[in-house]
Amino acid sequence: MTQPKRVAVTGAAGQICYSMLFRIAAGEIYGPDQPVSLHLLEITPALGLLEAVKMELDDCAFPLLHDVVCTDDPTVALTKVDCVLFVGAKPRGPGMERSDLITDNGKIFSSLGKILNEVGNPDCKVCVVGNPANTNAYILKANAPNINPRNITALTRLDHNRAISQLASKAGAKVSEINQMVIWGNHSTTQVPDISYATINGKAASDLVSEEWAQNEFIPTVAKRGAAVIDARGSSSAASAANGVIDHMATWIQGTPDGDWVSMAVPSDGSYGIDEGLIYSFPVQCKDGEYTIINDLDVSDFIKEKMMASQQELRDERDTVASLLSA
Ligand code: NAX
Repeated sequence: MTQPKRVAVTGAAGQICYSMLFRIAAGEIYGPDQPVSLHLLEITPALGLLEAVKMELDDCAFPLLHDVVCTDDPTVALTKVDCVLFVGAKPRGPGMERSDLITDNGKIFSSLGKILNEVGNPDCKVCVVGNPANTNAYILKANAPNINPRNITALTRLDHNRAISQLASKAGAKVSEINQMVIWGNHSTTQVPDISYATINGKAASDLVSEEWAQNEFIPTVAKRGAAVIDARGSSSAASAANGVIDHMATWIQGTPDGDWVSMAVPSDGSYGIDEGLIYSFPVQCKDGEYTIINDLDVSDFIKEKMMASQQELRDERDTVASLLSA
C-alpha cells in the first residue's frame, strides 16, 4: 500500500479547520490515490472539541484517511510530517486590524518554529494561515533554519480567488474563463490585487473593464473583503479560507495548469525589488511539487508604488517582532 502522507494542522478544532479537514481527508490536497494521515494540534482546553471533530471524521469513513492523531503536544503533531498547515491563532474580531494581533500570534509561531526545527522533516511544505500570515511565516522561517526556507509559505490564495470572483462578476464572465490574476504583497489591506496581466477567455481584462474600476473599486473591494465578511458574519472567513488553503496546497503539489499561475506568499528572491527573504505574495507557477516566481512581468508605476507600500508594511511588521526572530 502507498505510504500515507502526514498532514499536520494546528488550530484543528477551529472554524477554518471544520471546513478544511474533511476535504483533506477526501483527498483534495494530495489527490484521489494518496492516503493521508492527519496530525491535529490544539491547545489543551480545546481537546474535547477536537475529539468531536475526530468522531465526525471517523463517521465519514473516508477511504483515503489512514489515521487521525489528536494532541496538544506540538512535538507529537509535527514529527516527520510532509506538510504543516498553521491555522491556529487568535482570529481578528470586528474592528480589529491584523496588526493588532501581531505580537500575541507571533509568539505562537516562534515557539512552534523551534519545535518544527527539531522534529520536522526538512523538506516539509508549510502554509501559514493564522494572521498576520506573512509575518508569522517570517517568524517561523527564522526559528526553523533546518527546514528548507523555500517551503515556508503563507496564504494569499483566498485573496487571489476573491479577485477572480470580483473580476468575473464585473465582466459578466465565468470564473473559469479568468487566468493570470495576481495578488502582490501582504495578506492585509495593503495587498495589491492586479488585473494588468489577467485574461478573460484569452482577451486582456484591461480591455474589458475600465482602469478607473480596476484602481478605485476592484483593489479596495478585494483588499477589504475579509473585513466585509467579518461585518456580515460576525467572525472571519472560514469556508472560503479553508478552500484557499486546499487550493494553495493542491496547486503547489499537483501543479498549475498550462498558461496560468496562482498567487502564493513565499520568501522573496529579490524579484521586483522586494527584500530577499520577506514573505511576499507573487505570481508563481508550480510543477513537480516546486513553485517558481514569475519574475519578468512589466509592472506599471501605479502598481509598483502600491507594491512598495505593502513591502514597507511587511518591513514594519518584521521590526515589531524583532525579538522573536532568533532561532
Ligand atoms: P478559530 O478561533 O475558530 O480557531 C483557531 C483555533 O486555533 C482555536 O481552536 C484555538 O484553540 C487554536 N489555537 C490557538 N492557539 C493555538 C496554538 N498555540 N496551537 C494550536 N492551536 C491553537 O479561528 P479560525 O476562524 O479558524 O481562524 C484561524 C486563523 O486564520 C486566524 O488567525 C485568522 O485571522 C486567520 N485567517 C487567515 C486568512 C488568510 O487568508 N490568511 C483568512 C481567514 C482567517 O482570517
